[in-house]
Amino acid sequence: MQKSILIIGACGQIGTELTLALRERYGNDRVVASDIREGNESLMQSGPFELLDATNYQAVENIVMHYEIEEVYLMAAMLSATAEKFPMRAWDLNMNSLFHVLNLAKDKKISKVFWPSSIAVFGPGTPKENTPLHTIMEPSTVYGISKQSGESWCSYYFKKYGVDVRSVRYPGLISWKTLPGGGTTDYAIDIYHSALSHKKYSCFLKENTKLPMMYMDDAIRATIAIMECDSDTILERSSYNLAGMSFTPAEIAKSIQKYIPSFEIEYNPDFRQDIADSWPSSINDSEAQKDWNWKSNFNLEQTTEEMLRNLGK
Ligand code: AKB
Repeated sequence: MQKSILIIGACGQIGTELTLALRERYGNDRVVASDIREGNESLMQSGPFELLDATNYQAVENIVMHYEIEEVYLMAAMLSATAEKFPMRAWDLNMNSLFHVLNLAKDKKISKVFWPSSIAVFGPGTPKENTPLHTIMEPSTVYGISKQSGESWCSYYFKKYGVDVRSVRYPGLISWKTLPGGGTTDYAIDIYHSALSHKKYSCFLKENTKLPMMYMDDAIRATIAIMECDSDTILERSSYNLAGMSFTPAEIAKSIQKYIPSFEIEYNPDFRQDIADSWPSSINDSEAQKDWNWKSNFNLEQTTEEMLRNLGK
C-alpha cells in the first residue's frame, strides 16, 4: 500500500504545486492537503482537504491519526517581509508548527518530516558569493532567526530522538500557478505579471541587488528528491543549501525585454532592500549535489520563457 502524506500549508505558493506533484506521484487519495484557508480549484478538487491551524497541536494530531499519516511536509510559514511587521505572530507560527510536527515524529506518530529553511538564515556577516552550507549566519530578520533556530531544532531532534527530518534552504522561488505572499524575493514574480499587464514595473529593490533564485519546478523536484532518499544518504540534518540561479532586478528586466521590448522598470526601494542586502548573492550547494545528486535545471532565460508563456495564456 502507498504511504499517506499530509501537507500543512498546502494552499501557499510552494504547497499548491507540491501537493499536486505528490498526488500525481503517490495517488490523489494518499495526499491530504491542509491549510488555514481554502486554496485553488485544482488543489481543492483533486484530493482530500482539511482546514487546519498549524499552531494547534491537537488539530494537527487529529488529522495525522485520522488519515494514518506517515509523512508530513510542513510548508506553513510567515515569510520575511510580513514577519518584520508581525514578529510575535511570525515566531509563534514558524516555531510552534515545527515543534508540533517534530514532537509527533518523536512520539512515533509519523515517520518522516520535511521542513523548509531559507537563505534568510544568513546575515550581513555571511560571505556573499558562493555562500557555503556551514558559515557565519547571524540572521537579521525575524523570519531568518526563526529559520536558523528551526534548523538547530531539526538537528537536535535527529540526534537526540532519531527523528527523520529533512530540510533544504530555499532561495527565492519563481512560479506562475500560485502567487507568493509576504516575501522579499516576490518581486521576481510580480515583475512578470506587471510586464504582461502594464508593460512596466516599479521594483521595491535596487537595480543591482543580486539574490539567489530558483524556478518552482526545480524546487519541487529537490523537495521530493530529498524525501525519497535513503535516510543514511542525508548527512546534513539541519538543512542543505540549494542553488538555482542568481540575478539582479536589472537582469530579469533585460530578460523580459527580449520578449516585450517596450517593457520598462523603475526602482523605488523600500524596507525590503535592507532584508535583501543582508542575504547572499549566490549559494554553494555542493553537499546536496554530493549527498543526494541534486542539480538544478532552470536558468534565468528558461525561467523568463516559461513564466511569460504560461502567464500569457
Ligand atoms: C522570502 O523572500 O521571504 C522567501 C525566502 C527567501 O525564504 N522567498
